[in-house]
Amino acid sequence: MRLPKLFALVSLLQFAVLPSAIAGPVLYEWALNIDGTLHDYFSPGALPPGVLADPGIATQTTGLGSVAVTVTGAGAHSVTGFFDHEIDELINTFFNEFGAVSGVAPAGLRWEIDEPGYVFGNIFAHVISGPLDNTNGVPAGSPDDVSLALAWNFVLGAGQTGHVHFLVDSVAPAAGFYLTQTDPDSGSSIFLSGGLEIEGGAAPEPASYVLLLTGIVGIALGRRYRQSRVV
Ligand SMILES: [Ca+2]
Ligand SMILES: [Ca+2]
Ligand SMILES: [Ca+2]
Repeated sequence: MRLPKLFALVSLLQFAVLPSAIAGPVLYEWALNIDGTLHDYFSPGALPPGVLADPGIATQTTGLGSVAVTVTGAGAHSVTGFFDHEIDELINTFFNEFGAVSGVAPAGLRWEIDEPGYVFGNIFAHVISGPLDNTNGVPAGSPDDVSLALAWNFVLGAGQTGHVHFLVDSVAPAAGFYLTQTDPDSGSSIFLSGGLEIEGGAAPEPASYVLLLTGIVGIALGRRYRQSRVV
């Protein structure tokens, strides 16, 4: 179990410098596990080589945007993205929220929705040592502190490059696999999706470019939550 979340202190510090974030989502913590090496962000910090993140995630303000990870080297690889957002925390707390899963995960992608490990969740342990359990531990009707994770597992051949991305957005993907975090009291949701592209190798023509796009992530700020999104 992790140390208790610093609700009031961290929130007030965030909001003191980010007044626009009082309403809506804030990214409390995020982490990447790239081939067994954990990169954990409790505060904005330098990204590891091969990682690009949009400002909303890199600075942990809205937490919206994409994270792109480039991986090289023949053999097996794994890239896990973990995101612990709080929605409208100062209005209604960070533990009134729930998660949902939509669509069917493509081959090579694992997922998890859970309390982030301060009370009962095992998601962060799975982010560290794997595998994600493909389970929603904070479903509708059992609200708590929600965090989301996706993990890509893939094999690269000689000369190939893997491009993994994670996307958090305010608009639900039109199709594909994605995770949702909802604050039922404010009616706001965020959507996490991801993709894997494997480039290059023995057949460099465009046909060798494998695209496993699972959708887009979004936050429907100000929108009423629609029950049809719940799985
Ligand atoms: Ca909330
Ligand atoms: Ca779990
Ligand atoms: Ca959370």
